[in-house]
Amino acid sequence: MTESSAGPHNLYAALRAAFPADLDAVAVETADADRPALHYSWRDLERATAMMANLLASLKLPAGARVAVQVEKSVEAMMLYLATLRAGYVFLPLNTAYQSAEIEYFIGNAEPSVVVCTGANFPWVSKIAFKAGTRHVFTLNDDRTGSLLERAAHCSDRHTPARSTATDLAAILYTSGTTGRSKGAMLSHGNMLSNAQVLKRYWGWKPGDVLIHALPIFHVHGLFVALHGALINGSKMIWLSKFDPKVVVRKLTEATVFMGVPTLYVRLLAEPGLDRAAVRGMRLFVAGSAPLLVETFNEWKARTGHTILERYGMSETAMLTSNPYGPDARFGNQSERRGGTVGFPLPDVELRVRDDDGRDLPTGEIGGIQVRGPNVFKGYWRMPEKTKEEFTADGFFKTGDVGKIDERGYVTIVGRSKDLIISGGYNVYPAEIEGYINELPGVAESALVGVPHPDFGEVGVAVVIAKPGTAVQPEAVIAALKSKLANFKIPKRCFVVAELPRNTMGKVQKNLLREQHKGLFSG
Ligand code: MLC
Ligand code: AMP
Repeated sequence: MTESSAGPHNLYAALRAAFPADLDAVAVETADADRPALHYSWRDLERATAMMANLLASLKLPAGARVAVQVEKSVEAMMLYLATLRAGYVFLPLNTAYQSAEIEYFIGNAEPSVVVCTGANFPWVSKIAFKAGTRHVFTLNDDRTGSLLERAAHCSDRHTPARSTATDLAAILYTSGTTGRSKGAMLSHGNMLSNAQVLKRYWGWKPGDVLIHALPIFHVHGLFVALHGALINGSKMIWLSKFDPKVVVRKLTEATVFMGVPTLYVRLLAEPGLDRAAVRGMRLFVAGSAPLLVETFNEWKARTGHTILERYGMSETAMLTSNPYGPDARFGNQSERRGGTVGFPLPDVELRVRDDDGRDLPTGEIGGIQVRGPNVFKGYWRMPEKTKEEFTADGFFKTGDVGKIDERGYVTIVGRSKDLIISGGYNVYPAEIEGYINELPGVAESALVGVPHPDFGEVGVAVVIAKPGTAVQPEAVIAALKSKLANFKIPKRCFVVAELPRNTMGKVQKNLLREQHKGLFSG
């Protein structure tokens, strides 16, 4: 395809093409309880991203250079993402919860040419970055200060987007591996543009829509699904730098679309102000990133009259399935959003369920979910072998999720073949945490299991065995982990026990541990 026949492939250029004609209209309104609201116009987005893109261009970075960013959520951080796309470089977002050992791994693995961090973290982040060979380290704070903005202020506010092709890399998202080491999922401009376009149609985005953006912008949900969704529709965003249920409830009357992980819905339901009057202008509530409990789905319907639309995706693929927004002709014009399911494969996604031997399973049978489509990533950064393992010979990606398709075409996720805990929408890989615990003095071995939690859906519980003759204190294990790992990875409880349950092969029976501890946080 040439650019003239298919429109621009540079993702920023495609999003820019959807900006409204009135560039002075408000594109983003901030809504944080502790700060005065700021208004950014579409022209502000266009100019500021041009200035940042020109700054990046002035650094004469090699093609495909990575721009690694660990900063608090702000409109300027979002602009930096768009500027990186615009300049044709590769955006690498990093969760602000990550600690130095985690950052050291990401920077060492991705070898970014540019690192952007907060002013407060500059001393240690810059040390890691310079040691890894990064030449440029800028700061960006959530109060519109920092060297990035200071330098960009001297750059032109005109910039022609890079002539990216659909297969050019746009972002690398690190997603932890079952062996404990994170893998960088490489997403192209074409992956993300195709997904944004299909979601715009499937979710019925229309003129006048306003999105409440309350998710972090270092993962797929907030960075791609929510942000691209609003931008490709030229829709205004009400922007919260941190999720605050009271602010969301207050702002719902000014909005039409909301997206959240299940924990956000649980917390909103705890707000007495959430009622039918509060949601009267709303058109769509979307949930995803973790299983939405049917109780939450039902309670939401009873309180607000709205049926949450649950969808399913992952870092490697962006969105894969969605409950229908309106009648879906592919599935007998069904428009019912069914709680406990993740709906139908999106129009350009092929999805199948296979057994361990690679045979297609009949309707209703449970197996591994495999997907193929223009949204599926290019592979793992510098891990060709791992990439090969995760794809079938005919090009389907093995998601690691276990599910089934019913006779009406609805997909249900019933579990995961990957050992993964999803806590409040964040992924926690037991192997990584166990690795850290096992290195602690006096620890012989450990197992981390996910148990139900009323707020986070699922949380990690550590079960630890001490070396003979040594005593290990559970509090000391938690305290030691806190200094090394992102806060959401810290087990919520730790038990020191005499032995771990094992099967005849000697493998730890995590299902028994889960069963034993499943009631820890209930009631
Ligand atoms: C915070 N904590 C968590 C946690 N978030 N623990 C487990 N899981 C989490 N998700 C810790 C805090 O460090 C704190 O520990 C304690 O729990 C209570 O914190 P809090 O104040 O209640 O948390 P808060 O800061 O309000 O954050 C909760 C949250 C946040 C739900 C707002 O976790 C969040 O924004 N989650 C969304 C994640 C997301 O965007 N996922 C999308 C991934 S994309 P202590 O010890 O300090 O008291 C993806 C693909 C797809 O999966 O399909 O979309
Ligand atoms: P991540 O690696 O952070 O992108 O997480 C992706 C994983 O989140 C998927 O592989 C699923 O296991 C899970 N996930 C995303 N959406 C849903 C959903 N609606 N229901 C159940 N699991 C989900």
